[in-house]
Amino acid sequence: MEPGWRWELRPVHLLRLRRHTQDDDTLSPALRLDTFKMAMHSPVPVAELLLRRLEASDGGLDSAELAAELGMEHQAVVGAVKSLQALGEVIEAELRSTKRWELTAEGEEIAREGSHEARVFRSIPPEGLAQSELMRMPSGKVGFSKAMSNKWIRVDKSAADGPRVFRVVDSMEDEVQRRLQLIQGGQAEKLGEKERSELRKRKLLAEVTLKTYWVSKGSAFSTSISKQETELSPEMISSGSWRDRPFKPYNFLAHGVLPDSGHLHPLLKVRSQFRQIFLEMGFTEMPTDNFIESSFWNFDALFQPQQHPARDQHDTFFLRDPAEALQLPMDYVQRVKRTHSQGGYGSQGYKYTWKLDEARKNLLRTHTTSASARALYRLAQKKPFTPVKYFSIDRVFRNETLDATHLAEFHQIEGVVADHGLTLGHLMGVLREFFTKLGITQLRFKPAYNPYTEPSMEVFSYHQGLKKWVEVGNSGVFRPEMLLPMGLPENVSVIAWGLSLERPTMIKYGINNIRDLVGHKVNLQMVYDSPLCRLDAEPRPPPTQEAA
Ligand code: FB9
Repeated sequence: MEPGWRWELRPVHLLRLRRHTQDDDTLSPALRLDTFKMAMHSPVPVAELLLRRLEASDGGLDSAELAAELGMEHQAVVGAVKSLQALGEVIEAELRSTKRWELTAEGEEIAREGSHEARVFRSIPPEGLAQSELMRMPSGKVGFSKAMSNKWIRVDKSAADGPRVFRVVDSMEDEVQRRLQLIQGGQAEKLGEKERSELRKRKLLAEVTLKTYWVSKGSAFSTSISKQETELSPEMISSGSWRDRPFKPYNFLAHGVLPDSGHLHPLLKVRSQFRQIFLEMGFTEMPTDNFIESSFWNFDALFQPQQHPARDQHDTFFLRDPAEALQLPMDYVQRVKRTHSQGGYGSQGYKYTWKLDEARKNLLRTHTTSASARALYRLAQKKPFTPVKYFSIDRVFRNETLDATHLAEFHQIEGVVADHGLTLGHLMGVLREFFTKLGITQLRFKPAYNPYTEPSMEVFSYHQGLKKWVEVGNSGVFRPEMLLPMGLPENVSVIAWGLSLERPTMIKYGINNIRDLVGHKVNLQMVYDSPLCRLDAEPRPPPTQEAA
């Protein structure tokens, strides 16, 4: 016997063996016994034992029964079935699920030691037993109430030193133990449904579904399975021994082992699709490699007044160090200052004292529109003006109240088109083209307000899955007070729109809480398993909880 192998014969095996010998006349007890002994003593692979048993059986055999017979774990036989299946047509194996009754651990214990009520009954001497003492026994509580309901015992409440329990009958039949032993002996069918359900209610019995294999001979059945070669080694070739060696057939359908590879986070998968859409529409990506921005480019350049509520700590993360932006294009800054404080270019401005210090304050950018302002300013410096289409997708930071769909940072997607004589109609047109590529066709535009665009529109789309109109973005025509101080020509107008990356990603992947998408609570499995789902395809159903 191999070192470390220890056969422990559990009673159930013997019982099963006994059961087999009793009512199953297909196999001569002798053959059954020697198969069992063989299993016990010789390291014959289970597969071989199975083939021999199959050889002897007519029609086939059940993997669970064979396991019982061989006194081994069902899993071991299942393993053998799988390895024989891999050999091709040696065996046929059909998966079956058989329901059967199995004792729970407490059921096993009662079958061995007797029912709680029987133990209580046996523990009562003729002179009776103090109820308090009886209740302290392990089976006390359960046993007492059962023995009472079986009218095996009675309680004399008036006894001198407190309630005392006496036997009513001289002897009793421990039906519960008998029935459990019957089941243990594989004769569950001898019990009526009522008895069975009573034992189930007492959590002594459970119905288990066992997935077993019904194994039968395959077209290439043989009892001797010669180990099939899986490698063609140089010495086989040089010795020519490959000629008479059986080789395992190639399974060209076998799935290769997925190489361990990196996994793109769903957000980045959707980002690459948005990038693709913009590039298809002829847009160029704006540089956004600066989370830290000056208030000037984030607000002032966008003609957002310095007392605008978005510019206070409640909405914006200001920096303590480096607190101030030192490099600002001062000639342009002067024009912005004048436009804010006095107006110009046909605008009356905001008529307030514009402060350079306020504009120098560094912050975490609250939108990528600051990158658009920088790009448009660079564009304005290039004469003559050339129409452009820019886009950006990057992180922005807002000191907002956190909730299921809002974190203090998200990815903003922004599109900007600068050309002569662009109107709101052009904006609606480019928005239709953009969202159509997202698979969103039904759009509605609702007038809105942004400090840096006039007119402005919120964009809504009717969402089939959610059966409602969803806000899918914001947009507008940049104000001349923003563009002209940059030096862009009079008749050049710039249309732009923005949306988030998180919202479409959550909807696409059926994620309701942003913390399941971003942050330390994300279950990486979701990232590994998240397929690349095409934005313009139907959204995936929300992940059912299990799989989870
Ligand atoms: O993304 C948003 N919604 C959205 C987008 C796509 C989508 O796709 C589905 C697959 C079908 C679903 C939903 N929103 C913008 C709308 C809302 O979610 C809104 O409540 C939250 N918004 C963010 C800001 O929250 C404070 C989303 C974010 C947003 C809002 C506005 C802009 C950018 C991002 C902008 C802009 C702008 C305007 C004019 C000129 C330049 C930029």
